[in-house]
Amino acid sequence: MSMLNSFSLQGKVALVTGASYGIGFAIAKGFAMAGATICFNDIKQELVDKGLENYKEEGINAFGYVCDVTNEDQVDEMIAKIEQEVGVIDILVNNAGIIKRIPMIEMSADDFRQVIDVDLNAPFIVSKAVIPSMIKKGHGKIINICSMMSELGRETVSAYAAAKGGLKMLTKNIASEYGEYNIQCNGIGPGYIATPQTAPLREEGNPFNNFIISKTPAARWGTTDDLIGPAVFLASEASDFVNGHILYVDGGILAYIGKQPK
Ligand code: NAP
Ligand code: GCO
Repeated sequence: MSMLNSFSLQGKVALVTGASYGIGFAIAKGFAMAGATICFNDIKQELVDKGLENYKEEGINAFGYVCDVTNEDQVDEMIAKIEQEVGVIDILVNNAGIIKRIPMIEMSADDFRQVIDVDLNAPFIVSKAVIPSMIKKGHGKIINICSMMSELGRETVSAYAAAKGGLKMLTKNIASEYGEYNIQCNGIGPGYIATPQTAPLREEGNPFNNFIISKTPAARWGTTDDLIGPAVFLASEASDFVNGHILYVDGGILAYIGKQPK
């Protein structure tokens, strides 16, 4: 047997949330390349349709569902449908997420709650919905998409940092609570990745663009494809004894003290 077989996802069913485009789409594309059947959801029909087109262009026959991951009834309905139409979910990626960049003292409690709802409560809701079948099946992989902000703060992202810090701890807790059922729950903490979510930070003339490049030893923004290898590893048998870990895929940001002044 080739060593590479332990990275294969042949025969596995994967659900990636919010994966019509961006990081979720790239991860799902990587899973399909490794042999998995892809299910994804998004919050609106137009996005699911666009997603289905994107997968088709890559030669992937994906199953798309309209579902708001903050709504427990919609999530339960989607999981039941997937089990019926595709099969029991072996791999869940909690990817759907939002950010609101607002100085904390100007942020309404409603805006704060909305970010926590999508970025923290929803991974709880979706994980809760898939774990019972994973227990019955005897294995499962859950990957939570965390962030640099699971470790660091910065101006304007209080709700996002609170949610992603919480998601890191939810990851460790799922690993602790369900590891005995052969369920591994790990996180990926992407660094600064070029997607629509970070488009405002990369706009021409925005000093944040150079700030990030200078903070990153790799001296560039990440691409969505940079996340494929780490995600396939955490979804595959190759990582069966890795549990409760956050794998930062950040070009070295967290290792670096920053450029020394000349
Ligand atoms: P993105 O481009 O904004 O994509 C996120 C997707 O989630 C969108 O399709 C979005 O739909 C969907 N979504 C939002 N709320 C939802 C809900 N309630 N139910 C279902 N789907 C929902 O984001 P991304 O940059 O690819 O980020 C993906 C994940 O990685 C997020 O969790 C983000 O926080 C995290 N992350 C991103 C970076 C980065 O640098 N880009 C770095 C670290 C972590 P809409 O288009 O309608 O909003
Ligand atoms: C921001 C960014 C970040 C990234 C990412 C970093 O405004 O600082 O949007 O939060 O999206 O999560 O890992």
